[in-house]
Amino acid sequence: MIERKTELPEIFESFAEARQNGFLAMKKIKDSGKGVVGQFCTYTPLEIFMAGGLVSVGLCSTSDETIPEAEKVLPSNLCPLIKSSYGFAITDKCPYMYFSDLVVGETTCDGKVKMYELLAEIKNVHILELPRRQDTPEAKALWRAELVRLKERVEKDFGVTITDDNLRDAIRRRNVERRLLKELYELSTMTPPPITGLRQLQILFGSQFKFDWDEKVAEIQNAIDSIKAAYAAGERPVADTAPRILITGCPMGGVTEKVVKVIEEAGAVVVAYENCTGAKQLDRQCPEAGDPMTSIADHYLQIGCAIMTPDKNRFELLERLCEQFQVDGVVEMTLQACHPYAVEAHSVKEFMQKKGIPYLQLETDYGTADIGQLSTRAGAFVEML
Ligand code: BJ8
Repeated sequence: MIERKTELPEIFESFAEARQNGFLAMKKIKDSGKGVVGQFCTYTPLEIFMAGGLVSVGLCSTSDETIPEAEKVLPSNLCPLIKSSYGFAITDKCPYMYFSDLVVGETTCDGKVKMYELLAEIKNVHILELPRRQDTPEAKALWRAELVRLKERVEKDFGVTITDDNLRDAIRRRNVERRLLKELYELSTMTPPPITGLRQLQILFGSQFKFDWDEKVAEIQNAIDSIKAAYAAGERPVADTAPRILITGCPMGGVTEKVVKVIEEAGAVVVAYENCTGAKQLDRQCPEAGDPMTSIADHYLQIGCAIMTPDKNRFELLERLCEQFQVDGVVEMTLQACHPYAVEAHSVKEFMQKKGIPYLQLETDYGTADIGQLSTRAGAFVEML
């Protein structure tokens, strides 16, 4: 069994309030005896951790604060998500990374895969071998076997037993969460939408950091109810005429909110997020009948992402969302040096051209120096819609 870290880090006192609160929340979880699993990717089957009575938390960091430290080891022309996440790990500045007893990585992009090798020198790491095909029996069998291997690792490291009934219960609970978050983002199918894209993003992103499941679902339900009530009472935070934007591309949150801000400051509204912060992880329910491990494996393997080849599920979802949300334009955010999304951007552009939907690709990083340039490009795009 692994040795679990429960003490606060030495540098804790010097952290700003939000970071301290993160540390304290995690410390409370650890003091209650719960194990914590950190993960980086939407393909990670959270049901397995939930079924083991563990708390799981997303570790993709979204700020450039620790990138200089990371660049002492990693090349500077690497995706900022990878550099930032590694930087937070080596500096002990992220409460979630600090308190993770087990860190689960996956074979998605090359940069992450190689970073995980370095991370394994300082953290307890398990790598899931994710196939890059979604439709072959071999890929499905490999992925199911990988999830069984993960379950066994979790059982061994945390001294727990995960039964099929535990997995079924976790599937059911995760489905409730997905259904509620989907109901929340689908409120923006209305014209005008009842919330701005920034608020939608903040709720979707923030929900990842609520660790008590009952409290989380109650909070999401409250958010839905209060948004509906305000709309019914006549509140209109968005103009009827605002062009409706769908965002696709790399995961968002933290400093990349800047992309949403420049779009909305230009007079448009972001109505939908196809990326990992939004619909792609929430759109479908995991089947509750049948063998639970097979259901979980099949469910996660069908997520669309540029690391898949071919990536037809991403395009299927994009098409559906564009129609459902009556989208006037699509903005793709790619992070610098993210090859999978940068290359696939060409296909997304062509796809949107065929549908007659204007498309803009914005490449950015975790800094703020490019806000002026992003604003100019977003402004010109919104003006022509
Ligand atoms: S399911 S989007 S979380 S792989 S780290 S690929 S930005 S170069 S994050 Fe992702 Fe899973 Fe797919 Fe979602 Fe590019 Fe950076 Fe790689 Fe990235």
